[in-house]
Amino acid sequence: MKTKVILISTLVVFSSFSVAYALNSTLLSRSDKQREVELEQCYKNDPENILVTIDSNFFTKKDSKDSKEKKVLNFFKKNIDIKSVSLAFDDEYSESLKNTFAVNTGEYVTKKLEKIVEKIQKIKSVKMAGVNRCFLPEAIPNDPLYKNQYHHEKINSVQAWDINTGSDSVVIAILDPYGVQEGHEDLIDNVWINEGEIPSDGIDNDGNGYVDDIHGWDFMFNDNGDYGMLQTKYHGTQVAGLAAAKGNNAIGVTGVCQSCKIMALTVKNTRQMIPSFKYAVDNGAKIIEMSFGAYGADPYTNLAVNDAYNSGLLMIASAGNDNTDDLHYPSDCNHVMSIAFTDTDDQSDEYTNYGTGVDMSAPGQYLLSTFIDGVKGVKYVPISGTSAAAPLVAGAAGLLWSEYPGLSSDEVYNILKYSAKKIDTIKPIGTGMLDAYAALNSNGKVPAPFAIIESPWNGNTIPFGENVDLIGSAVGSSYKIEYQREDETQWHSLANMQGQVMEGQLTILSAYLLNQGYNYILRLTVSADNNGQIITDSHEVKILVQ
Ligand SMILES: [Ca+2]
Ligand SMILES: [Ca+2]
Ligand SMILES: [Ca+2]
Ligand SMILES: [Ca+2]
Repeated sequence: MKTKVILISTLVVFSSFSVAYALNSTLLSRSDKQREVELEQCYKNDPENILVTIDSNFFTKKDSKDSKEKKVLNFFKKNIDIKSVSLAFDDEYSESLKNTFAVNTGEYVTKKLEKIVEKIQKIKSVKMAGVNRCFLPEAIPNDPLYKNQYHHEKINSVQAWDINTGSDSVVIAILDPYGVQEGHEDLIDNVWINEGEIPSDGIDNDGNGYVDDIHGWDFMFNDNGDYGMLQTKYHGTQVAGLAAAKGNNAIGVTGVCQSCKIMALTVKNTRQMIPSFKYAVDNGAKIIEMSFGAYGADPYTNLAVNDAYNSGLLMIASAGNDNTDDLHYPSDCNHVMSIAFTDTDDQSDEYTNYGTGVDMSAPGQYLLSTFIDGVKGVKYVPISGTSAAAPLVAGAAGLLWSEYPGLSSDEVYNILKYSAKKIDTIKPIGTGMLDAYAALNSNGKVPAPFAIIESPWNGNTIPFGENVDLIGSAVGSSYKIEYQREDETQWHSLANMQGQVMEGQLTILSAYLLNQGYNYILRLTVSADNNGQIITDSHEVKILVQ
């Protein structure tokens, strides 16, 4: 169901002192055409842009890497015009990714790539196939006038820091298409250091498969990241700073987590992301933060996410800035927290993605953060978009794990999600806005009761005569749902349920209960036992039956 969105234009006035910064970029939320142009360029840069997993029976034990690649090339050439084939991952890498090949079809347009994948999936001996999705960063650069980290006030960082400012034992892997400037003056003290590695000796001292990987790895250039072009690292540097720029050091800004460690991993597409997840797992990261995305099914991303989830990591991703509820990866993968962004008025921003795939939101308009140092002469520049919102949640996850190291990733996910501040937004963007203090003040328990109906959303129209799924969360021991015709006073019972629902179907609203042409209010009330006392939380949405 699509929500009708009324755009609100907002005049922003910052009250604190001003320092003018100019960001030399004209990129706004992308038009479809811009997106296709950017993607086409990206696919050209790494033309092996389809991944195919072949059944093991297709090969013999004697087959070497070379002969496998040759066999696959010849096999496909019968059906599809293919330029080259290479083994995408080492065979030892993972059982499910064994015999996965990266294929260059000479095609760079997303829709055409998807068509080729469909064709490949139908071929016998093909276990799995997908586009090697190119990721685009999800920031909306702007021309800000004021230095301001006003978001800390909105998410109650200061109160949260009274409980914990962050531990250097919590490592946040920042995955970014452009990478992080590790040497930035306000990041350097929080950059993760691989203790087992001796820098610059050309030897893989810790034997993890990566030579001189001191701070992480650049999976695009396949080096330790020291050689990537600094000019391109603005996006990851800003994202990293929002999560974990060093706090209380009398320099620059502070991340939500003041002392968490930043592991910098550069990934441009699905194929690069898969080993980067494994790197994060093997080298002790707790959180994977991803401020980028792509549209369209992506079975390989799902696999990588599942592996990292099974290893206990929490993944947090930007929901996208295209004002859509279309499927978006990695944010819509199961087990990934999808983060929308709010503007300075706590309203769902006109650009932010929305819908039941979104878990929660965080501020994302003009957030001041670290910026590539020494390129444009400025070290701190604001950033906007879901790219800015997601690292705030990652920083808060870092604080939470600093205070309660025994929590599972599911617990951290749910504590953040259900301690959010409910906000009255035009578009549905999850449970509410990040509240770092409420999360830290949870005693490490998922806050209850918590009630929210996410679909239908406030202001939605539902078709007369059709059953409607009520989707949302009822966190507690029991819940009830009632409805009322707006011009009447009586509430009618729709459902009384024991137990709880997290992000799922609350009940079905029967088509025959509601009259056509009327507004109705739906009310969800959740009860929970709080030290022997029953407390409730409720949420209402108004819908029109048409
Ligand atoms: Ca190494
Ligand atoms: Ca070394
Ligand atoms: Ca600082
Ligand atoms: Ca999710």
